[in-house]
Formats: sequence, C-alpha cells, structure tokens
Amino acid sequence: MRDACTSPGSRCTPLVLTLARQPELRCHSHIDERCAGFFALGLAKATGLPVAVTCTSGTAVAQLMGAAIEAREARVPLLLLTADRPAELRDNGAGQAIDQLKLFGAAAKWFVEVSVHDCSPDSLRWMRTLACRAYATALEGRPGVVHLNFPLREPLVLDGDLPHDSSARPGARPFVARRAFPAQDQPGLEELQGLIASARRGVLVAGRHERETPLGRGAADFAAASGWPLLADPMSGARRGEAAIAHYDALLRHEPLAAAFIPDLVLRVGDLPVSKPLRSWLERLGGVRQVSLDPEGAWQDPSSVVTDSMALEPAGALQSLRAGVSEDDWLARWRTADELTAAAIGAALATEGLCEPALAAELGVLLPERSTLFAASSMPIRDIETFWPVRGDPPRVLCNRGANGIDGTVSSAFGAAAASDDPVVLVIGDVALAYDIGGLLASMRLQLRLTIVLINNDGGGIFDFLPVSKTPLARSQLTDTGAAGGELAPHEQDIYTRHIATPTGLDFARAASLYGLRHELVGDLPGLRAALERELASDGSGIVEVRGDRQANVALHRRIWDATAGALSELSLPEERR
Ligand SMILES: Cc1ncc(C[n+]2csc(CCOP(=O)(O)OP(=O)(O)O)c2C)c(N)n1
Ligand SMILES: [Mg+2]
Repeated sequence: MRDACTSPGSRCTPLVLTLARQPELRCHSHIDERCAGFFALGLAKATGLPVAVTCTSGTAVAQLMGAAIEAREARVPLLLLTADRPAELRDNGAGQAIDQLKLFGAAAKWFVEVSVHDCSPDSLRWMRTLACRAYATALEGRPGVVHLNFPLREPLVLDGDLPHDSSARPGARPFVARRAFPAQDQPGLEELQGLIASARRGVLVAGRHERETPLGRGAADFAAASGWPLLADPMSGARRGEAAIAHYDALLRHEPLAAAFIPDLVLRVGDLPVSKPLRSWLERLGGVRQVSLDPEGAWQDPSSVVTDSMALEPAGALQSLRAGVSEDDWLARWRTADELTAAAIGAALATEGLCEPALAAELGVLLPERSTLFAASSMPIRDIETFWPVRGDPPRVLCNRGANGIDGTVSSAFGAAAASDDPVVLVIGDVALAYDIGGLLASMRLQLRLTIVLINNDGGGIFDFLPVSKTPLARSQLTDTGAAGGELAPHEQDIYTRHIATPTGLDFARAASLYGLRHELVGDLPGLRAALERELASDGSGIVEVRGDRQANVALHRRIWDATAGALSELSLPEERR
C-alpha cells in the first residue's frame, strides 16, 4: 500500500498515528470524510492499488458511503478503516456512537469487526495477517471495498514509545506474501478463437476500463489487424488506431444505418459504453452472438443480450486471438459513415464557437498523451463519448461511472492528481462543482495540481434534454416565494428550474479565491486553448470557466443529429443482412 487518507477525530487517533508514522505511506489529510473517501477512490482508480481511508466514529463513517458505493460498482479497491467505540459504549448514550457494523451493507465485499485485543504475540500475528488479507481481498477477483471496524478503548494514545514488537518479517516484507495467479484458461481461449475465426462481420465494443493495462492498445491492434470496427468509449483507452469508429453514438442514431450494419459477432471488453443508441443497437441485434470478456464478473448487460460471458483477461486474450477473413467492405463501410459523420459534426460546429460539444472535441485534441482527463457525470462524460475524436495517443479518461453520482467528483479528480506528476484536467458542470466545492481545499492543503474546466450552464443541463423540462406541469410558475420568504429570481420562478435544473447562482471566481485557486473566464476557442496551455504549464490549481446556455445546448445537439442524419442519408446502404 502506498497511499492513505486521514480525517480528524479523537477515537481514530491510533489509526491516524499508525498511518501517518509509516514512512512508506503517503498520507493525505482531509477535513471532510466524504472528500477523503472520494479522494481515495480517485487515487485508487488512477493507480489500480488499494488506498486506505480512516475516520472517526459516528456520522463520519456514513460519509464514506458514496465513495464505497462507487467503488463497489466501478470495482475499485478501497480499505475503509473506521474507528468505533467498544461494546460497553454502544447504544447507551455514549457520545458519537452509532451502529457501524456492516454499515456499508452490500457495498463492502468484506467486513471485519476487528475487536479489542491485548497486545500478545498471537494477536499481533493475527493482526498482521488480517492486514495482508484485507489488502489482497480489496484487490483480487472483483476489486472492491473492505471495511475494517476498529473498536478502540481509552487511553487512545500512549505517553512514551510503543511496546517493542518483534512480530514483523525481516526487511519490511509483507507478513503474508499473497500472490494471485490468473488462470490460463486454454480451453476458453480456444473456444473464443473458434468463434472469432469464423466471423465475417465482427465488431469489437470497448467500454470503461480504468486499469493500467494495455487493453486500449490491444483492442485497437486487434481490430485493425482483423478488419473489425472498434466502437470504443474514450474511457476504454481504445479510441485509437485505424479501426476505431469515433462517432458511433451519432451514427447509430440513424435508423437506416443501424438496421443495415448488422454484425455476425460482437465481442465486448470493459464496461458497457454509455451511449444509448449503441445500447439499443446491441439490444436489437436479436440472434447475433455477443461475447463478453469479463474476468471480474461485472455482468454489464442490462438488456440481457450477451450470449457468452467469459472470465478471460481481455488484454491478454486479444493479443493471442486471430480473426478470420472479414467481408471485404465491412470495416470500410463503417469508416466511410464515421468520416461523413465527423465532417457533418465539424461543419455544424464550425459556426458555433465555444460550446459544450466543441469543448469536448477540443479536449480530445489538446490534452497530451501523458495526462488524465477526469470527466464528471452528466453532460461532460456524454459529450466526451460523442465528440471525442480518434487519435493515436489518447490521454487516459476517468469518470465516476460506476454509480454515476455527481457527489465527490472534485475530490476524486484531486485523488487522481495525487497519483502522478502528469497533468490532470477535470471537466465538470456547475452543479457537480457546487456539490463538492469543499473538495477544492485539497489544492492548498495537499499542494496538488489540477486544472478544472468548469462548464457553467446555470444548472443541470442534462435535464433540459428530458420531457420534464417542457411539460406544463413543471413549467408552471411557483406561487410561493423562496424559503426565506424573499422573492425568487425571475429565472427560478417555475418548478422545473427551481427544483430540477437547480441553478446555484454561485460566483465561482469567488469560490476559487476562497480556496486559493486561479480563475479565468474564457469566451471563445482560442481563449480556451490559451488558458489550458497556461494552466497545464503552471503549478497549483486553477478553474477555467466556460459559460453555457442549457436550452441552446439542447437545440445545438438536435441540429447536430439532423446534420449527421442528412449526411448519412447519402450513403447507399445494402439491404439488412443477417
Ligand atoms: C449524488 C447525485 N445526486 C443527484 C444526481 C442526479 N443528477 C444527475 S446530473 C445532475 C445535474 C448535474 O448538473 P451539472 O453538474 O451542472 O452538469 P450538466 O448537466 O449541466 O452538464 C444531477 C443533479 C446524481 N447523479 N448524483
Ligand atoms: Mg450545468
């Protein structure tokens, strides 16, 4: 373990001292357990290694719930080390004592009530073994959350030194050296090889895969060598190479094309991409064999259309697989459609200047290979998926996409920033930034470098795409005044705006100054490029703010779909082939 996050309290003192006094550990201090949890999550996503979080007893523990749930869904290894009161101080009026046993429920893959032990050779051996086992459990199989609850009795600190402990292995070796050997499933590989060799119209779908494995490159190489279109979410790291189809989301919105491009085999790696048109296309493929390589048992198949789920490690498997001979024009037809779509999107955006889709596309061009883009849930990650181009050397893209929460996004991005010296850029909406505004404290307190691109469209722009934004039921004027009895601002006087879009009215320049970040408002693409260049070359953290208009953004997306449909209707599509 290399990193741990602490938060303050009295009952957790032994845990905090233990972690902070360990020279091999980097200890990141947070005042807010929710931020600490999400910071650890971002750090663990970016490193692939378990990160520990410790906190005091009571509601502090409950604050880790959001991060625990995202870690469970996104399969991120976390060790939650929570302080508790011993049995005699529970449920009897002692302060700051709540029921912490199995508090994370199904979000934790393993819970241990560590209990209160005297320091004996036996208990030290058990404790050291437990630590190794907790680490291994968080990491192995389906990675996730291990919760160790520590009832601690006073005195919580010692006057003087700790008693001598000779139970450690020499040379600071782990007490138990656990090694997991992934099964080499030769029969499974051979079965898959057989399927792949006979496919004439294979498609490779690659989704979120935040691990440091060569899957992105491997998927791109396999697809290019096989003549298979590669539908790759930027979170897979595979939107690269000759076979990558960048604009599948726009392409598959065009019904005639979705009906004509019918594969005879779909191979899936990583999570299922976010795109609704892609999901519904996969759903409508009827009898087509759909094979998912799913070594962690993630079961990413909400429409129940996967025919074969194989616990094979995808990067290794793709390297050893050889496709058969594809239909002559199979990949070429996809590529032509993708190029037409790219041109139509480019033409539609050419007259728009700086808007949300152009920002997403621009980030896909500007960010260096050795950088990380942390994309917030809501429109940022959707626009990244839709408008991000194919490039040879894409940067890494991370997102809290396990449970799609907008809580903790700033903290998670700072956690990713703590994982390496390469630049990290967070692209986030105004509501998500306001939600985790306390996460900005990490910039000053932990001396971290993060560039935040804020899309401030005065509320949750995603909801403007939904019928609720139009319905008279939600658009009727509010008759009451604000909660404090004051007048509502004119733009907040209907139910939809006040209760669903929720513009915050915050001046983010002042938030930046409170938390010691730079702030810059940019109004056009050259301004954005220059600001990003300056930020990426600077120390410390800064916010580059871009203003948006929610309704204009919906209209622009619709114009883009119309333009792509127009361009694609010029294709001569063969009859549906099955
Ligand atoms: C913890 C949590 N609460 C509520 C939601 C529901 N939600 C999804 S998107 C969103 C609004 C996000 O607004 P903003 O960050 O400004 O992004 P935009 O939609 O404008 O792109 C909300 C409230 C959620 N995903 N997670
Ligand atoms: Mg917004």
